Amino acid sequence: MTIAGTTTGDRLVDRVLRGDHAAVARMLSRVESGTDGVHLQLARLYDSGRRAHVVGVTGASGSGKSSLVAALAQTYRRRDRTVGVLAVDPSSPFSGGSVLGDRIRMGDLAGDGGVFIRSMATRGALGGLARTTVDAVTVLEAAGKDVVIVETVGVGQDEVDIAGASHTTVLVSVPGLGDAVQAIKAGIMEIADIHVVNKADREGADAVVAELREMLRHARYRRPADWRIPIQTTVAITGDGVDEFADAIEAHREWLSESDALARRERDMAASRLRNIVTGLVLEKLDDPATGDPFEKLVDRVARRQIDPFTAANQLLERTLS
Ligand SMILES: Nc1nc2c(ncn2[C@@H]2O[C@H](COP(=O)(O)OP(=O)(O)OP(=O)(O)O)[C@@H](O)[C@H]2O)c(=O)[nH]1
Ligand SMILES: [Mg+2]
Repeated sequence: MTIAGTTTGDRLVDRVLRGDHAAVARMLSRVESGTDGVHLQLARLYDSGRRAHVVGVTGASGSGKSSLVAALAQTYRRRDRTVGVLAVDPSSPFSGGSVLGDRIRMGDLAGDGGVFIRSMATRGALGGLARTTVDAVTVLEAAGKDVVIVETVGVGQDEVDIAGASHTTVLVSVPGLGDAVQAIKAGIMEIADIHVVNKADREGADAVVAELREMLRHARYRRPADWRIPIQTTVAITGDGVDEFADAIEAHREWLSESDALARRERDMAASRLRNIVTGLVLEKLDDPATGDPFEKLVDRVARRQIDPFTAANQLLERTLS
């Protein structure tokens, strides 16, 4: 069973490395469901050494992220870059994907072999949505995509983590949502490399720009060479401003690679990924019936106050590491 599974997996890996979209889709399903042996396959994909520029696009629900991502993907295609898109929608398993699908159809991207689009909804057990998303990025990189765009609603810690696992993090604001700064979790404000005010065709866009500018005025640029966070205005449904937005991403990519920021950022990304995998492995072991359920037994003892939770946790950790 395992051997057959591994052989199938190996063949799938080869096809992903050739950029076969059907294989990419199947590999992403394996990532989402945590299929046996998927770690080995991901390790091979990772070892291909292929790299994409990862762009995280986050912002309030309905701010036009999917529309913007579709327009951005088209811009990249015009610039001869291949694109992978992951729409991470933890709240609704289907609507995000179909909404993105509509945007893509509208944008004539359907049928273009240079673009792969997938929506991810499972909050998998082993390390959660952030883990699944980062693994999915590895699959798209290995398939040879130049740019991977990850769309996520910036509401929970998981989403902040996903946004943080990008080379370039974009925060989308819109007029009419009230205080833009309040509309979104503070953690995301702090990691935005580029601000986009979308729906600039609507009244109030200037006020949002002014508000963001005021906020950024207080941002601490430590050195003259530090990245200056730009504020772009776009109308995603017409494509207005999207070229300039793509230019800003490109400028950030260049800035990263010309400074030590790229190495620092990739180290941060590696650290959180490794931490996430270790957490997943520990949790997996705790749930493994073969270990004789020390977790459940200790839960009983903690509940009866026969042992304190700190000692119990240490005992579990020692057992899982041995
Ligand atoms: N007027 C105007 N409407 C826009 C613009 N961009 C997007 N929309 C509309 O805003 C609505 C939401 O757009 P989406 O792209 O689905 O927004 P989203 O942020 O991806 O939404 P969720 O994924 O549900 O959080 C749609 O009806 C779009 O047509 C814009 O620039 N101007
Ligand atoms: Mg969307």
